[in-house]
Amino acid sequence: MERVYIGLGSNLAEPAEQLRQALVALEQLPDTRLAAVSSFYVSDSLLPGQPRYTNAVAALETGLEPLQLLDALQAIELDQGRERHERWGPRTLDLDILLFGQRLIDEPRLRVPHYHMHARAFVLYPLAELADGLQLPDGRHLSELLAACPFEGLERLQP
Ligand code: J1A
Repeated sequence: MERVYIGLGSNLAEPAEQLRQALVALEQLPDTRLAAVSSFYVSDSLLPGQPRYTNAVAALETGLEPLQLLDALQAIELDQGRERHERWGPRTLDLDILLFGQRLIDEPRLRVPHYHMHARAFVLYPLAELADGLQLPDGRHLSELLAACPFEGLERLQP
């Protein structure tokens, strides 16, 4: 079993409800246990003119292989993403594999650690709730990344 961290994000169709529904789907994945879930956080979209995002991070223990897990996550996204959207448009549900144990994966469909996780407050602060003291495969500590990434602009929702 590997410890995997998943980033969840939504800025359409009642985002917090989308995240809750996605967590139920994650709980039902084969050979997988939902080990922990962070608080939900709201922040402005990185892309101007879009609704604010709600984000969270989930920790899984899984026996699935990385591409099997990606397939399963994309099926959940499709199931909840009934509204058609453009490449850079608002999103009903995003599921990103942030970390997969200490593995380094560089395939056309899957790069882990996630290429954008190192500098995004809406990933790092929820991750820190679940993985205090975490070290990335490149040797960097989560605490270093947090120190370089202000909390500014994040709003933590009451559970
Ligand atoms: C492709 N991929 O990326 S969507 C997929 N590595 O088809 C995959 N580690 O094959 C490929 N995990 O949240 C490569 N997919 C991957 N993401 C990996 C998953 N503002 C991987 N405040 C394209 N909050 C894929 N989000 C990757 N502004 C990108 C969705 C899933 C995230 C847009 C705030 C946000 C966005 C913009 C935001 C936020 C897209 N996020």
